[in-house]
Amino acid sequence: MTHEIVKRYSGNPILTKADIPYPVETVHNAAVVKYGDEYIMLFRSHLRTGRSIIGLARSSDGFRFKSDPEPFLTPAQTGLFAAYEEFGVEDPRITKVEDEYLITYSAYSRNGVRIALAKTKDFNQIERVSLITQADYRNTVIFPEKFNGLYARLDRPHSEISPWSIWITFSPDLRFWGESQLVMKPVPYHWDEMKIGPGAPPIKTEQGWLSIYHGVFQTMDGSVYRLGVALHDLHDPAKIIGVGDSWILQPEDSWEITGYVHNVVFSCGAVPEPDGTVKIYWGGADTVMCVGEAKIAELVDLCLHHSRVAV
Ligand code: M1P
Repeated sequence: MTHEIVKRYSGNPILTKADIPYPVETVHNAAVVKYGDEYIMLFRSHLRTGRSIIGLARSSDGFRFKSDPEPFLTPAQTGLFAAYEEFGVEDPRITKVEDEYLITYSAYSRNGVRIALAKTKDFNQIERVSLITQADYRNTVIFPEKFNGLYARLDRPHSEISPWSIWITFSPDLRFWGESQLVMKPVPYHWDEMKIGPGAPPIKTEQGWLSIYHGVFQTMDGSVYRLGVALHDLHDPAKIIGVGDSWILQPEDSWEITGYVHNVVFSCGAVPEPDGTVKIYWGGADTVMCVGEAKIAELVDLCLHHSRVAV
C-alpha cells in the first residue's frame, strides 16, 4: 500500500510544553475521548525531576486544544496508591463504559511499574479505584463493552523469557482480574519484532474490535517505535482475526524523529467519528502531541486482507 493510511494534520504538533500554563518539559502519550461537545485530552508530562504527571486539555474540534490551568492527576501522597506512584504517573488511556470514564495509567515506584485504574464522570472529580496489575506491566487498555458479563482489557506484561507481547485479562468488577491469555506476539525480523504494546482502547467495527498498537524495532541507531493495527473477534476478543503486516505510522516529522526519546510515535488514544474516520493521537519523540486521520474501513482492510504471517 503506497498511499498514506494515516493523514497527518497540517497543524502538528497540536500541543507542546509551550502551551501548558504550569512548568513541564514534555507533552505526550495522551488519551483522548469525546465528552459532551468537547474532546478531552489527558496527556503525560515530564517534570524537571524526570518524573511524570498527567494534565488535561480541551478542544471543540479535536485538533486545537487548550490546557486547564492545573494538572489533572499527580502522584498520590497518601494511602495505598502513594507507595506505587512515588516515581510518577504515565501514559493514560480512557474508556467510556456506560456513564463512567475509566482511566488506566502506569504507576511508577521503587516497587516497579504497575497499572492503576481511576474513574471519573465529569473530568473534574477523579476517584482512584484499584491497582489492577502487579509489577511489571505497562500499556493497559479496557474494552468499552463487557464479554459474557466480564470487563476485558489488553495488557503488556514484561518477561525476560519471551518478547514483550499483548495479553488479554478479564474481571467481573474492575478490581479482581484473571483468566489471562497471550493473544499476540511480535514477529521476528518484522517492524514490531522487539516488543509490542496496546495503544488506543479498541474501537468497535462490524468486522471486529480494531486495536491500534505500537511495535518496536531495534536498529544500530536505537529503537524505532511505530504504530500498527490488529482486529479482534467481536464476541471473543481473545481471538485475533488479523494483524496488518505493514505499520500504519512511523516517525517522519522532525518532532517525531528528535526529542526526549528519538524516533517514537506512541498512541494512547483514538476517537472514531460518525463519518467513518478515526482521529489517531500520538506522542512524537516522547515530547509533543500530534494527530492524524484514517479511514476505519482501510485499517480494517489492512487487518483482513494484508495480514502478517505470524510464526
Ligand atoms: O520511549 C518510548 C516509550 O517507552 C515505553 O513504552 P514501552 O514500554 O511500550 O516500550 C514507555 O515509557 C512509553 O511511555 C514511551 O513512550
